[in-house]
Amino acid sequence: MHLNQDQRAHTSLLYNLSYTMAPYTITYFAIKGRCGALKILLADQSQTLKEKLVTFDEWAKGDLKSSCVFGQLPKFEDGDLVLFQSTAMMRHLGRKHGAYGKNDSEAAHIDMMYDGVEDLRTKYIKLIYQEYETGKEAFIKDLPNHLSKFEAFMAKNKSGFLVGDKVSFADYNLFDLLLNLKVLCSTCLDTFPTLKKFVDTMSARPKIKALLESEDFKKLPINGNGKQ
Ligand SMILES: N[C@@H](CCC(=O)N[C@@H](CS)C(=O)NCC(=O)O)C(=O)O
Repeated sequence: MHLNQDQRAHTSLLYNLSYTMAPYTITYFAIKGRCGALKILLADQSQTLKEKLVTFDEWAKGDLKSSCVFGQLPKFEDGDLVLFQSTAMMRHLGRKHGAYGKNDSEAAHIDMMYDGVEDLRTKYIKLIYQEYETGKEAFIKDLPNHLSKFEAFMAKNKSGFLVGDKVSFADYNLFDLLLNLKVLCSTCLDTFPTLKKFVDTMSARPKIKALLESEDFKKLPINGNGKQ
């Protein structure tokens, strides 16, 4: 997706948040966007993150864009390892931090649910960037058809997570998307008790709670065009 003029206003700041001993670096615009789930995962796993926030003006110069494998951000660095594609970053961190299931079957189901979340995220992003004025009502009306699938899958598992008895990178991704969907439609989880409890439980995990309440995280708009 390309940033339009509206989006410039929301990416007009350049700042660099550095923490000591951060093993990971993320380069991205000043939005939650594709990095919300990643930040939640890292916080919950007690990992620090160095953030390089990019302004649209800096991006428009083109040097950074042309250095990115797919011409897009986020860019993620773990030492010498440089990654593009937020999904690859989440899988990498899931593998590294024990959030990818305890065997191959769990890992396969985690992949399946993660990809299911991404399908819904893609629809959400299309709504936000292309159809907000014309498609919001229909999107909200159709939302239960998508949320019911996650509700049913998670309810069967009984642990409060999507797969197995431990949090996975798919849970962080689902949690991040549900937070965004609740902003779009505050009542969207009212008929989904398992998902509602999941959001409450994840929000109460101490390190996630601290992140969600931190000014650095709160001040970032969800999306680059200011729509939510
Ligand atoms: N599939 C990619 C999508 C990345 C993407 O859409 N990046 C947008 C910002 S969220 C971007 O770099 N836009 C600027 C451009 O395309 O020039 C991912 O998940 O990382």
